[in-house]
Amino acid sequence: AAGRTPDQIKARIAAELTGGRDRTLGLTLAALDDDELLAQHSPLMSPLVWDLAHIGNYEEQWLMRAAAGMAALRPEIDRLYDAFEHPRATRITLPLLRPGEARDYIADVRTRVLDALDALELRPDRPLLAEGFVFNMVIQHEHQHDETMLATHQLRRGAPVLAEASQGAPAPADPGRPPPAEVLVAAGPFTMGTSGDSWALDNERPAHTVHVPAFWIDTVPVTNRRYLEFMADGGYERERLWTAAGWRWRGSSGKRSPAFWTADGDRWLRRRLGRVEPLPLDEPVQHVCWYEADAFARWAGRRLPTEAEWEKAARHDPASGRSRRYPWGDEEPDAHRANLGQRRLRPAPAGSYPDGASAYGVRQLVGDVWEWTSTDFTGYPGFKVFPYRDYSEVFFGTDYKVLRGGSWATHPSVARASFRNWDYPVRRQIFAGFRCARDAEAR
Ligand code: AVJ
Ligand code: FE
Repeated sequence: AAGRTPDQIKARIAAELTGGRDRTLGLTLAALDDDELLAQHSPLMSPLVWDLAHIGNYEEQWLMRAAAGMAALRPEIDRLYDAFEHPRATRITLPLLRPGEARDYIADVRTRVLDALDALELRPDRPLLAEGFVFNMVIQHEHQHDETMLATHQLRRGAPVLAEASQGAPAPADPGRPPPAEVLVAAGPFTMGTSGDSWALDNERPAHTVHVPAFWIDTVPVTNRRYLEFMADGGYERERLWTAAGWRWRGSSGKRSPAFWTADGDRWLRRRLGRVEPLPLDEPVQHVCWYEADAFARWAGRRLPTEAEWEKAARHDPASGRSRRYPWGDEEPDAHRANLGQRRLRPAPAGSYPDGASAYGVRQLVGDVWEWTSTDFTGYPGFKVFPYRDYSEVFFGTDYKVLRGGSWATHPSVARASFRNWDYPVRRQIFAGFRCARDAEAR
């Protein structure tokens, strides 16, 4: 942030690195025995011990080698932990570091990085170092893998091993009077993306003006209660509600409800991190794929928001004409504004966090559930790879849909409202739901 001394920036970086590592260890070595860390819990996910050493290897490559200019520590394992070399489903067959070896390796890297950070000059003329960019990137990388590892925990069978953080699971405040179901966002330009944020990754850049026609957007995410209405009304049986690809997915997958739901007589149960509970009706629906979200929206006479609509509803301040870092303003997230950072192990009821509403009065844009948008993942006008192609550019095209806003599992450092996530439209293991929108001309 503006006005910080280099020592303050370094102290902040060190604290963030340590916080990320505590979280990583809590999801791996402190939670599960070696057999479980080495196991393949789902073909969609890596063994947790792969994520663990990959986190350290990424830090070795970007902080030890690229930022600090130190010699490689374990160059021979780079390929084992290169996500493009080996698909997730086959990583179990590799000669991976054992859990104890991975623990020692990531600790060795970290010790060297913190030593080097002390002596390092964060030179403003070196793009990797300016304002600590590459450190911010590596901090976010660890937290992104922590969310991925939480998805692995959700897929895992067996007794629960995770508890809500003791310090930080306050029930969201009474939301008070419910907001109107939807709000109008008037036509006009807004600034999408960012150029000046040292946490922003290449795909969030550069800031550019987008003219968005008027649209209506829901003030809260779609709930389990609403999704059950779609199911009860034959949502999964009516071909005209689905895209051609969505209908093929429905046929080949055989799915007729969100992931982790099971019917129990006339009610539904859901499995959450090893516990089974009655489906909470007021919670945002989670673990639906893009095809299901898109079909629901059509059933409701609506559509998914475009990525630009989502970002305008989240960031644009019509009074000042500028884009905010978060829906509520530029202040960092806290427990009154958003459900982030795995403090709670679930989304909060729809309508929570009135203090986190955007300028338009839209709630829960950041935190709770990732939100599917209708937009394919591509580069903004003026996009430049930085610092490596495999972060974003290799995924641009028509294969991936953009998700926005972060989930209850997303760390605040990854939850600014310009952040872009993406996944295949068939994916349901991520903590994703959605909200609906419609054209303003429609009625
Ligand atoms: C931005 C979440 C899609 O997990 O594939 C992790 C983040 N990039 N390691 C992913 C990422 C490199 C990425 N997502
Ligand atoms: Fe990674």
